[in-house]
Amino acid sequence: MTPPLITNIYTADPSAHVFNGRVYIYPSHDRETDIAFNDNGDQYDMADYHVFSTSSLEPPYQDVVDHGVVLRTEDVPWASKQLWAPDAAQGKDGKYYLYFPARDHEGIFRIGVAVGDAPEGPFKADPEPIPGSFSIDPASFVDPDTGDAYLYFGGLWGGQLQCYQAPGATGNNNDGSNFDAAWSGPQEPKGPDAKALFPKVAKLDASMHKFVPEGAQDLVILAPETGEPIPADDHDRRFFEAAWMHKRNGTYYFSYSTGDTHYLVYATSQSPTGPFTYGGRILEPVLGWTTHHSIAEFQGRWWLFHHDCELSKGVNHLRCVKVREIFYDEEGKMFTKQD
Ligand code: FUB
Repeated sequence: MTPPLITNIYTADPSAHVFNGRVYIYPSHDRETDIAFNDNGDQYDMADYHVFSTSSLEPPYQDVVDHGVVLRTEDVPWASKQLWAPDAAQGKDGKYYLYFPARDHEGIFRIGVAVGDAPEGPFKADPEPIPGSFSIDPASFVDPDTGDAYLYFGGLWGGQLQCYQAPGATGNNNDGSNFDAAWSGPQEPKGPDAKALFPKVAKLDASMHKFVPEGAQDLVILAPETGEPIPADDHDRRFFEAAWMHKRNGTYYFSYSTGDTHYLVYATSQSPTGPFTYGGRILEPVLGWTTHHSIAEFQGRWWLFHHDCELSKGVNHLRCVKVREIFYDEEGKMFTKQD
């Protein structure tokens, strides 16, 4: 079995980027808690972020550096708890932007941004969340060909994405308004006529602190056999959480977790905003309930960063980051060699 990349603390949801020739990893920092496990994810009660970096992705991972705590809940005026899966991007101004979800003081997940001068932080948080942001798991993507920056986000159940899609809600459900608490918890649309909820994509403006005025929009994922959006009941393929975007040979790859069926899967498009067409699985279920990942190119090879619960021997909220090589066939289909 692949050994954990990070062993000094419990880590999860690894977002990896190459900055200045080195791999930087922005994970969640899992911690022990007395909170009972539930399907709302209350036991994922994280309170700070560490940043890690390495120059080698081959075991025994002797060059992994823990850069220490770079942001804590108490440093974020609008946040109350649950610093979940973060990501980072470099702006055209050379600064580094850490995007992170947390519950606000009303218990609603929003997405914040914090700025640093170096990829390893530290980061200073904006006093308010990004206007129009909601739900969880922000993944930033700077298009290598255009320089345009995007944020992808969303997560079902504890991630609250379904709270903006309730029947009877009015107005634009993609701007973080119309939160319907009746849809909180492990719920989502279901039934033969229901479409799966879409993840969201928003272009970032030049400041990297805000969405462009158009705000967030649906990232549509189509089933290849019908050309129609994936149905809500198709839990093997519908989006659940853990959005990630990368680009290879001109094709945009949107990858994500299917949640309660525990797969990492992907869809492709010729546009960063879609529509995307489902492409297949990249990782089968691992030890632990959640699965969450990122994909990055380093030294001419592609890598899948993900987590499982090997280090804690299966405790769902005490996870460890791992990495394995990812491969492409001649048609650009992605796969890993799973042990
Ligand atoms: O780490 C907390 C949550 O668990 C993340 O936001 C989800 O993607 C899942 O990994």
